Amino acid sequence: MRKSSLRRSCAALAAVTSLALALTACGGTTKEDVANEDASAATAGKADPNAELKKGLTVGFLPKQVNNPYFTSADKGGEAAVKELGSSYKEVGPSSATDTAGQVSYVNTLTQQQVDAMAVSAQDPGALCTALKQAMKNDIKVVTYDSDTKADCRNAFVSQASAEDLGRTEVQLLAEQIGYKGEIAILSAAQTATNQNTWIEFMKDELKDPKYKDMKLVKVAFGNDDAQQSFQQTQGLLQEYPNLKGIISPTTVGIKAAAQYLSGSKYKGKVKLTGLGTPNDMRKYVKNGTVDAFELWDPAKLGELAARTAVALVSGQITGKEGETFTAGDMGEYTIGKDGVISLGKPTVFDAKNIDQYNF
Ligand code: RAM
Repeated sequence: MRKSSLRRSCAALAAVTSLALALTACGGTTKEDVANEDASAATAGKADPNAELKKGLTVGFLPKQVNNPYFTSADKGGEAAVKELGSSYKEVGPSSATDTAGQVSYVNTLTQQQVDAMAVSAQDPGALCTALKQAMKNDIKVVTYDSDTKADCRNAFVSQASAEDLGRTEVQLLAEQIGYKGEIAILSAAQTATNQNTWIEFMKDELKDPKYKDMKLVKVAFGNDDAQQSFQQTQGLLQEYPNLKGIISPTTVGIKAAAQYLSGSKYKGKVKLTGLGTPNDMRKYVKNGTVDAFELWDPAKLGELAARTAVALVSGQITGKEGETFTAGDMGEYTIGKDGVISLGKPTVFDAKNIDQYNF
């Protein structure tokens, strides 16, 4: 057994038994081991911004869904950063965005493989908690990116943008497109998705402003980040609400499927569609007049920041506490906010004028 893996198994044992028992079971310790353990305990509790970045680590990425172009871009950004930092990268994950049990077993697999850190986009806020806590007990640093779990089930969350900004600006974009009037609907991803649900709460709050008094949210539908289901849900929304004026789809899979449906229907250009999409998926629908404007951040940068955060955590530069700062390579300096949240920055709004400048 590698020394680090021995340390991890012992740490896990210590967490479930008494420390004394665990030390006995681990075959005793030398003075040097005690000193090392003391040192690592000290760094675990306190960040050392000058600590050197460790190399030779293994960082596992576990997206919500592997065959989703958004996560392909995000994880490629993560892979490039992990490799640039002299460590190894691996990716595991389910092909469906509603396979929470699958995500749990992938967390357990990464823990058994004793990776040094994992970056996870959670399909559900609570379902992964037990498995993620077990990983942390085994000395594995856990970063969530894109979609969070609960704050005590990970070390830090790398957020794409302020959730509040995202929710409110999507309503603002649609309101302008429909002249602040008419029935609207939301086409979301999975019903349990932490990220989409947080944004939807802010959308509902934004809609309380009197300037939206002539707009009515009639339904939140779920397409589960599945192209076919999202297409059918869009069709269903228009059958059920023939006066619908606009749809917000805060998911790259949903907005693309909704655009595909609208562009081939009599609603093209009449029912407005906005939300979160990739420029490459949406270019054709912006050019053919189905979509005026939508937004997103750069997924590759999100993946890169998740990777750099993971390595900074393993190296002891940060521990995930509010106020700690670190340099994320060329991306510059980031400060950890409340509840261990690190925010990538502001999203970009894409329209006919700027969409050709982007390629992701
Ligand atoms: C989908 C996923 C992902 C979300 C993007 C906007 O690809 O649901 O979690 O962040 O859309």
